[in-house]
Amino acid sequence: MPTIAERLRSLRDTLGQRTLVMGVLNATPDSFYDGGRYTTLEAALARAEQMLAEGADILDIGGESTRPGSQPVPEEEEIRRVIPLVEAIASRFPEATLSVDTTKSRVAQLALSAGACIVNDISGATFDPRMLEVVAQAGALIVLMHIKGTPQTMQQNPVYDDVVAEVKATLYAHAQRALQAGIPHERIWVDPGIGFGKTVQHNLQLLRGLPELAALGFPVLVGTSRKSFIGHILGGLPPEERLEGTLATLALAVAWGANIVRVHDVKAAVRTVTVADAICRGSSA
Ligand code: HH2
Repeated sequence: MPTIAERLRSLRDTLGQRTLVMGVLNATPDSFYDGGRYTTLEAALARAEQMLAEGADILDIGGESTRPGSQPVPEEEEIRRVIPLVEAIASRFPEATLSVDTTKSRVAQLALSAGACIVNDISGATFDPRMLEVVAQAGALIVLMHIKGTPQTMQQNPVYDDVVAEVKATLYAHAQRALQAGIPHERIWVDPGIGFGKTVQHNLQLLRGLPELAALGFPVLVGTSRKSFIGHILGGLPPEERLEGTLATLALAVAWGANIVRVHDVKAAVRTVTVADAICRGSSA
């Protein structure tokens, strides 16, 4: 099995060539789109296998929904949902690159020992004071996402003077903290946190502002997959009807500087970003 350092080196090489696709795997009963589908080990393993066959570069495994208004999951319950799954996927698919979607350092630590090499923290490592230390010690990579408030409060009338400038400044501050904690530059990715304390207009401004966020110098991850702003633009479509809208956001995100996209629909996303890369980077076969 490759070491964390080897896996991250190969991710970095790929990042220089094309957009990476991160497939979402939520072992939760209540996630806004895939909640309840992968709560058994068998179902989750089958889904992991499918996403890998469809070309996912990374699988992002989560045990706590962070949709607006969601309640926090106790640590022991999150560990029970996530760790056996990371272990099982790592042993069945040793070449797979695994990420854990958590804000809790203990969950992150156990997942990194069980075979993950990325910690995807929607709080930008602000909810748990030990998170950066755990990631630094493991030699892992951290995704630092912007959120305004908490999942419980974030959609209660979010206000910004200049959303792009404020998100950029916060991500810069998060990255500085990570560097000070001993995480090297090449192991830090940033994410504007689409839908996390943002109105529809804020989300659109942030997507248009991706070139400014990319100017921070860290790879940019974007997660728009089936989110509510897409349903809103399309006249109130539910999550099941938001695939085409999602693909539009992916193509434009690639054009505007996204390096990694986090999606539920891996096959469609891989096709979309491959064509977008060919246009934007001249990378067609
Ligand atoms: N979005 C979700 C969860 N984690 N992580 C990053 N880095 N960026 C995102 O945009 C992001 C994320 C929400 O999507 P999902 O996991 O499908 O839903 P839920 O939070 O309900 O589990």
